[in-house]
Amino acid sequence: MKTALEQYDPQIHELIRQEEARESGSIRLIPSENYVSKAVMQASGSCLTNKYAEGYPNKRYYEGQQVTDLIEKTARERAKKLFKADHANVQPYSGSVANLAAYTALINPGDTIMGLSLPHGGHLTHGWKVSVTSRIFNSVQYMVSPDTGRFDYNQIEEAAKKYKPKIIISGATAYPREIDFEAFGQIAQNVGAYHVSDIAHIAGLVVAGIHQSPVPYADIVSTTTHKTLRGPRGGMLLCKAEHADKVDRAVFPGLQGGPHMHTLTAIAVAMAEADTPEFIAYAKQIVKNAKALAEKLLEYGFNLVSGGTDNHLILIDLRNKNVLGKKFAKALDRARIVSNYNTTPLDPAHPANPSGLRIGTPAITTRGMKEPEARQIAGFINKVVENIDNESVIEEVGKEVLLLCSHFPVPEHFIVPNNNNVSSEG
Ligand code: DSN
Repeated sequence: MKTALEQYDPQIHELIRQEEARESGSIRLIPSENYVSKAVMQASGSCLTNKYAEGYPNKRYYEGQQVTDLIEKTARERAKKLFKADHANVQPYSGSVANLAAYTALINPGDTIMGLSLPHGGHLTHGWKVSVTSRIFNSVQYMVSPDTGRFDYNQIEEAAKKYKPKIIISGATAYPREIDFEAFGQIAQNVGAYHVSDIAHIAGLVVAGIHQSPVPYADIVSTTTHKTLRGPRGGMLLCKAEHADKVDRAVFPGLQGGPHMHTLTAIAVAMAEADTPEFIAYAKQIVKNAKALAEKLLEYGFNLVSGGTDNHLILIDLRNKNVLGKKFAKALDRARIVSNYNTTPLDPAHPANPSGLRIGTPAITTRGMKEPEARQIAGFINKVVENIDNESVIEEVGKEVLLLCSHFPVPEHFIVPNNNNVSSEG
């Protein structure tokens, strides 16, 4: 029997089918991507997409909130428990809006924010020059140490003393090392700044206790819900009780209208999934896989920014391989290995065609791949770089990738159904 989509919109149905095939038939190494469970997918594709719910539980501007209030309260309580936070706002549409809400909750337009420079691993919304965050606020940036590719907390403190920002942003989008959030909190305290921490990339590692949590050391913690955390695409803010009202007002009505209730519903499911021993094992394996992949890449002569990784991602500096990131990423894509080209610290190339490649292990880990497969993938990557202009070799690698993928089908369930109130999948 045909599904409704197949029947009413065969064109889009077919495109979704093609995307499913692409996702299952490729090694997805973009570190911000993942596969969600069927339970998360069902919640995300549910009737909650039909409901407007401007406001917050018990304080809405529309009627008919009998169910939405319960869902949002559940999502908030699960997030608070998972991150050990006083308050959670689960309404931000994305990490970008969540970051902007965090800043506007605490400071005024024209005040100074200090975040990590984008070529050094920071996010656009950490005050990079093309982001509206650098137009609303006076933005200054700190860097990684050119010698180590890592944070030098003394240098960051010196920059903070020099620029006197009102907010210091910790967290990154392309930084392969563990972050000392306590040190950031201390620096912020020393200069009288607020500390906003963006853990979008490592949220899953934080809730699993593998990386330090910034929650005790930051005024506001911002995250997306779909990276290592493995939920639907969305954003979230966690904060101390004293900032709760300001954070809520900054999200709604400050920046957003009605929350995407289908996403909040799926976030609730993902938070329950993340609150399990299975998730902790998964998060540990992400890091083991990244380390195995990094070690093998080093053996093949790849230069890795900071020399390796402590988390889920690896930043390759391709300058010694005589290929730019874009050409390499496109060749890998033809071999069914999906990555993204990325700037590296001190990159002499243009950001539109930088010298780096960013890869990560959340998605392959969800498929059940472990260290041997991570090493095998390093071999594929090396074969492509060594045969960058040889299409037949690239095609051969693509066939090997397909074979590997066939041994690791995309799972539908990540935890025992019915565990922790996650909806039963039968
Ligand atoms: N675009 C995301 C990433 O890929 O890291 C960050 O928002």
